[in-house]
Amino acid sequence: MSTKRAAKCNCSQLQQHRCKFQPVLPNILKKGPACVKAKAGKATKSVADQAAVKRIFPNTYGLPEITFVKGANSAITKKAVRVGVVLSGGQAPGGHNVIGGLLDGLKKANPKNKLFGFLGGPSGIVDNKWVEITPALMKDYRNTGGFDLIQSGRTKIETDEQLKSAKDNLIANKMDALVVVGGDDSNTNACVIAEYLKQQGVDISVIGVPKTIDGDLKNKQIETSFGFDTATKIYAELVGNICRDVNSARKYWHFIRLMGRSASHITLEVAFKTHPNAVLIGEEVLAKKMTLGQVVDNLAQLIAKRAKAGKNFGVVLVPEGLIEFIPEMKELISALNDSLADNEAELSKMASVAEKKAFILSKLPAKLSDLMKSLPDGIASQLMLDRDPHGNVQVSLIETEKLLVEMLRTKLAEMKKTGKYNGKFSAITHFFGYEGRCGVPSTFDANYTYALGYNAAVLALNKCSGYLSSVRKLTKKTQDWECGGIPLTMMMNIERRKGKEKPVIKKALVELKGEPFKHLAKNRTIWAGADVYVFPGPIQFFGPAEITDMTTYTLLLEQGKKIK
Ligand code: FBP
Repeated sequence: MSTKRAAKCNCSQLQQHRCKFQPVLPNILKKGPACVKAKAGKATKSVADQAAVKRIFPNTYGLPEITFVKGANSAITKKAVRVGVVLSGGQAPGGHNVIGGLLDGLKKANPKNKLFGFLGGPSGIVDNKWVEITPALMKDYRNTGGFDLIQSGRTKIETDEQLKSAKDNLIANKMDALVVVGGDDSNTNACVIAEYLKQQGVDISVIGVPKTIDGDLKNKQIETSFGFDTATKIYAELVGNICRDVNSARKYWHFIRLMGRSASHITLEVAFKTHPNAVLIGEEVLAKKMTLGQVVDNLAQLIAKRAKAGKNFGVVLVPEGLIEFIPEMKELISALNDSLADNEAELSKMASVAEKKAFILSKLPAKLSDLMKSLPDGIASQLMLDRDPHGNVQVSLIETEKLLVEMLRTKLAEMKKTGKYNGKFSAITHFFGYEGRCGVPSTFDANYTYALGYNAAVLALNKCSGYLSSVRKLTKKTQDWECGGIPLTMMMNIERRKGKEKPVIKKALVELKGEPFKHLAKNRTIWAGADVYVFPGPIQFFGPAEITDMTTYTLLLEQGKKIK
């Protein structure tokens, strides 16, 4: 069913100029899909749990990696094709350019090719709600942030009924391919759909595109997910402004929680860009098996040391997933996940959070129920909130920065009594997440997303199914980027979700042996004491390439480049 879009894009003056920006395509794609051949590599295996992943995905397991090379391939232009695209999960800057690149790749191959956008996320496929994406419709959305062209959603297509509806609607709309733009969970779901269609003998390709500001959908072949570059630049501008305010007024401690779900990549990148006084990294807290008390003690020591130097101010970055990495909290969250899943029916009958909390407390082992009772009421209630459709705790709703400040107040008051602290602690808390997800894509993200979309069109035209669009060598000039496809099953392992073992794409967390973390470890003592804040300012779209085209420090460090 074709549906009318609700609103038209409102273009600011900057946007009007930005709409004229023509993303640079990698050389390999420049002449169009008919001049590109798919070169298959060796058969692949999943990153872990091979036997279990193979059992669940018998038709899409072991596919070879694909690299695009120059070569005549006019066969793919002969028959006009129809492709559907869906945006899935959290917004990330550049989503519209994926659609633009996809549209242009398809039209370049054959002007009769058609692109359709499923509305409101994966539920649009199940409910058969779509709109045709024509060049005229696309025009105003090129190089814009947001997902408002077709919106997004977090529905997971998993029940037999949902899978059947999705299949029936794709067939009824005569689709040749479906492109799922999403993070690790959405692309896991893309693979489930690809597998189901193959198993049903339906010849419709499913291709994923790596999206998430969190930066945790990456590996050797997927160097970064789109949106991470822009979102971290936006957060860094805001954090840098706060650092400058702190350095000017010299009277507040700012505790800033940054989005990123479990992974601390965003926090790390923003730290590189701004040099705050303290940076908490969830993965380090887990590796060192730190308790919440120890995290607070370390911060209290820093605050006391700075107070002694007459500095009752500072900036602390907190990754939103921190809470999940503190071993005792991890254990509690995991028990809560299972308990909430096991008692779903009973809990749904209860009206108040207090009633649900009392019920769950009675189900937890004594040690965990004591821990839950020791938490401030707000945090304990936030831990009980509904999990997302993929079974993840919604860490964006847990105010860890407030928990830390509350615990620090108590700790510093104790230290004052024993003469270990003699300062003034005025704290202000912030949470930056939604502010960065729909920003105007940086030049890097505008180019990267356009290439990912165009590349997805080439994968679709070559009838590759169960692949993630892969554009790599990203620290080189855009023209020299390499393109191809990576089998989705190659990235999978088995994890516990909603109380059950499930195949999922493995999240890339911050590696403590990796260059980005090592860079933090080398510099953080200096940042803690000397106030060497950096104020990166807003993203630049016009001006010298040195500032318009720069990408993340994380990517540079991961690829062995030096940074200041
Ligand atoms: P994706 O993994 O779907 O890209 O979403 C990322 C994210 O922005 C996380 O950083 C955050 O925890 C979460 O989405 C918030 O979800 P919601 O948009 O449902 O509030």
